Amino acid sequence: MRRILVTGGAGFIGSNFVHYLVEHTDAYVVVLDKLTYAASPEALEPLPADRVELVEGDVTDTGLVDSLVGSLTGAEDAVVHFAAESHNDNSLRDPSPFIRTNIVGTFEILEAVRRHGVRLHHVSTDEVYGDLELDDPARFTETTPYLPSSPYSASKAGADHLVRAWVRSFEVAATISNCSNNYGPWQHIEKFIPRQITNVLAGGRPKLYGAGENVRDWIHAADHSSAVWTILNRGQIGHTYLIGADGEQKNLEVVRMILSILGRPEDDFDHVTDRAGHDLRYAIDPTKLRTELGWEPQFADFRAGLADTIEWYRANSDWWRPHKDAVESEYAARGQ
Ligand code: NAD
Ligand code: TDX
Repeated sequence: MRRILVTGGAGFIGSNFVHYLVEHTDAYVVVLDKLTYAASPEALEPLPADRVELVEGDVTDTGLVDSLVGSLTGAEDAVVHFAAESHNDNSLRDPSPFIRTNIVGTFEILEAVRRHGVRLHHVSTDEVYGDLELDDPARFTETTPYLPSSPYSASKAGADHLVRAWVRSFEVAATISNCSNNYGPWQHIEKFIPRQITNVLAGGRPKLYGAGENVRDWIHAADHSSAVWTILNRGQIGHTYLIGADGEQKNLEVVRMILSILGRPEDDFDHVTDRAGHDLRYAIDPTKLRTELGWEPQFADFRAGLADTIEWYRANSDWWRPHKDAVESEYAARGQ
């Protein structure tokens, strides 16, 4: 049986990917996750124990990572590396866990796959490319120069550079993907879309940073999962693939859409203090992934995917409600 080690597999996108593996493949999945505040081990609970195993531990733990990677002995076995500190606002408050997990953690994964000769797919973000002007006709491609803005994106850029160097210097068999903004079930309520949905469901108002002119390129987490699986199996070693679903939206429009789907007036939100160094626009050109590997997203209609996601948060309030007040009081303390 093919074994896949998924780091960060109890987080938002990692858990979605584990569900994807159980539903679409016959692989055995080992999840390595530190179970930080951002983890949702509940997301893995419905999955069969003969398919998925959860190991609680840190990607910076050399011995643990070595033993888990060393147990991948089949020719098709692989590591898919999602584990990261992932929230820009947190990286502005305290960058240190971002440097440790995102850079040192990736270094430990690279050294282990090098020692044991194991295939690696490294999951990264479009934020490594910095931002675009609103009217720039260009989108990010695989050759766009790196220009990260925040401690989070700089730590992901650092990790990407390590992967590229380990491929070139040590012939590690790795691919990299840089994906745009994800939405869908199990995303932590500190993030933009779930924060606004749960604000409205809890009787409050959405909180928009600045004027809300910033643009993000939205993709459903299920489409990110199918893209990662495609790259793992059909991608060329040493190559980078950008993942995106042509989903550009202004933040202001996303807030209005959430309010309208929930039957509230579209101006029923607050403008709050902007994020320091706030990137203006991200946009992905996914031509390489689509033409070379034949990948296509399933969630083409953003408003429909958003409506499904709103329904999911309504049905799963037991999961997010216990944390809502604490998340909001941290934001309120920063004027956000
Ligand atoms: P998340 O914060 O929801 O989940 C991260 C997971 O990693 C959590 O389960 C956490 O417990 C685990 N983790 C953190 N530190 C760890 C450590 N030291 N050792 C082991 N596990 C640790 O993040 P996410 O949004 O699911 O993002 C997953 C990956 O995808 C990240 O690498 C992120 O950079 C990348 N990415 C995210 C997006 C997005 O829109 N969310 C877009 C592009 C790329
Ligand atoms: O309350 C809010 N109000 C608001 O206007 C929050 C939390 C965010 N925003 C804005 C900031 C961004 O322009 O919404 C946009 C999206 O914010 P986030 O959800 O924090 O995402 P972003 O900073 O774009 O980064 C995300 O996409 C790339 C993920 O968190 C990263 O992990 C991923 O790499």
